[in-house]
Amino acid sequence: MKVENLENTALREWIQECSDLCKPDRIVICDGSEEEKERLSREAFSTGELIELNKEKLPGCVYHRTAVNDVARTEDLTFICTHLKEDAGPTNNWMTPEEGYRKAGAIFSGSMKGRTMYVVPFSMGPIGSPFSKIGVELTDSIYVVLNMRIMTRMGKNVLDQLGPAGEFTKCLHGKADRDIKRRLILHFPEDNAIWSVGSGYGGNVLLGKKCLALRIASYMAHQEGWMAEHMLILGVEEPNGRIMYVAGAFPSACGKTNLAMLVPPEALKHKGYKIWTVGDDIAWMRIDTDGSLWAINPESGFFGVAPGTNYRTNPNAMETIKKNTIYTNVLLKPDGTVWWEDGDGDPPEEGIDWKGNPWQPGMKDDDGKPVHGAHPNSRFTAPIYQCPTASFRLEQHHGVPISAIIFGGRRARVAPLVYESFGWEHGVYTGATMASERTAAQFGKIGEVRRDPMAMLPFCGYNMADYFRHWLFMGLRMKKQPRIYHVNWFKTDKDGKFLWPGYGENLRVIEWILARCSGEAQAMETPIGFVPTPESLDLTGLNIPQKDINALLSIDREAWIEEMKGHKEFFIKFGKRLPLELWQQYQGLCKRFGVSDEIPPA
Ligand code: GTP
Ligand code: SPV
Ligand code: MN
Repeated sequence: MKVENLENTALREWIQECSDLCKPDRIVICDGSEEEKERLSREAFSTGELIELNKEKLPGCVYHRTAVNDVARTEDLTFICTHLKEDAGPTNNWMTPEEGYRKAGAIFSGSMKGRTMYVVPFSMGPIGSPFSKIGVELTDSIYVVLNMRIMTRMGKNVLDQLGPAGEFTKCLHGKADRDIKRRLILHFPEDNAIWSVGSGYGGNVLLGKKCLALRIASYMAHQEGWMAEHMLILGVEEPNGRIMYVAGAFPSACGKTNLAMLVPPEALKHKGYKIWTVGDDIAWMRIDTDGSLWAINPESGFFGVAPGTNYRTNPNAMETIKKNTIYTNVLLKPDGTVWWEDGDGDPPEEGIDWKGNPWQPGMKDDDGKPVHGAHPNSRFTAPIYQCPTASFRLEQHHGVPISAIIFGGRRARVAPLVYESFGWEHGVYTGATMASERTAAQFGKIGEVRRDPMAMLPFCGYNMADYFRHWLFMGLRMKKQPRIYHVNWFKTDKDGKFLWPGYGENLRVIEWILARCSGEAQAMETPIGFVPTPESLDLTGLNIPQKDINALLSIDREAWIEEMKGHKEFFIKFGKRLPLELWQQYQGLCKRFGVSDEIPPA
């Protein structure tokens, strides 16, 4: 194919190169129009790539199934390709750029024969904002094009903004044969490029999301002096009109989407809070002229976990996904609507499950385990502006000022409901040592506790020791640092039942956090940080037994001393590259617990 009619020379030449490699029959440059969406949808309906859903009940909605072996990000097939191994660091898979291009090139070679290569120009962040970055994704998947159309600002306006000489991230995606042995998700931060081949699953193929907006962007942010984080952004407005914003980093499937759209609980309604949703997954943050930290959401849609989403847990998400939504790997009902586990209503009497098999409630597999109708990591893709609480500042180029940063994980034990760090440096330590139980959002053993610093373990595009240093450095540059907190909605009793009701009730914790930021709430000092005094958390209307409240807020000394061994073990991996400040924080924590420990010699 010959590439013409593009004013940006670098773009034209790169598309030509990729076309020569992948050999598509056709190249289509996407303009982002409604007409284009209609045309692509119809084509995908005709091939079965997409199924049109019930037009009355779910207008504009479509359904897609990925291959059975392709339902979550594959972290072991995800690589950072830098010249030096140390630049990828001990937490990333690494190969050289040469090896990466060679290995993936062999899979890409000729893989688009008989297919169309779509050119998708997209902007992460409002078009034209100095905070934003442009990417161009080449893909042979209509599903990807239609998702990118929701998740990013996509189409002709982006090409206009790019102009004849503008820079962009080169994102090449091909489905190939979706053989897991021929699947690679490669990042070339030194070339501003991403190659993803052999997958059709969200985080592996919507290259603006985790690949660009986190892995490549974190590398850029380190060089350019800003931050790219796996964080939701939420605003809480008081009746007097003051809005305070928080940014929260929780690992995948640990509650970002839910917190970002929370509905104040009944008992707090009289306080008149209003919630504004700015973002549910990614935050790009800069220090502005006022010396404080400002954040934008580079995305324009949600790619959210379906199971567990219902009118009780997340009514705003339910409202958001009523129309113009792409459903992936959920259960398809006979009436052309969809269902998932822990959704609304009773399970349907029958349906077609995420694998494409007939399904009925109560089915068991050969091992006697329940057969899910929807995959636990099934997802919806929906435009952010359809969210009833979508922030009116979404298109503002400066974003919103951040008062507090919240880290959180899924911990059955150890971590209390909430605590406040002693300051920025201690907050960086808190983020750097956070851990969580593995969820269905990534391949691997579910439930296993792993260190996931700042919820960025799978998403940091460079050596995490340098990333921690960058966090410390950013703190020094701020005139007004956000306070840093750690939360845990997932502590359980000995029967495995959650002690905290979660969801909307989490506003009680956010309320305490914001009151602390304004100097208006009490706290008790503990070795790990400040925890709420029993009176300072508003628990009215919650019937939680006092012993559970105590369990939620108490610090188990023995468990923490055990936990700290994990901190140390994790830090040792980084060798001399780990900032000394973090070892000093570790020692401080040991001292506060009254244990002595030698840190490894510098
Ligand atoms: P990614 O999109 O993978 O980054 O996930 P996320 O962090 O946005 O997670 P999400 O909000 O989609 O929540 C994932 C799962 O956790 C869902 O099944 C939710 O129902 C559940 N969940 C969210 N918030 C809470 C909470 O406060 N308490 C409890 N117990 N479960 C929660
Ligand atoms: C996550 O896994 O953190 C997600 C979904 O937000 S994905 O886009 O697949 O990465
Ligand atoms: Mn995520």
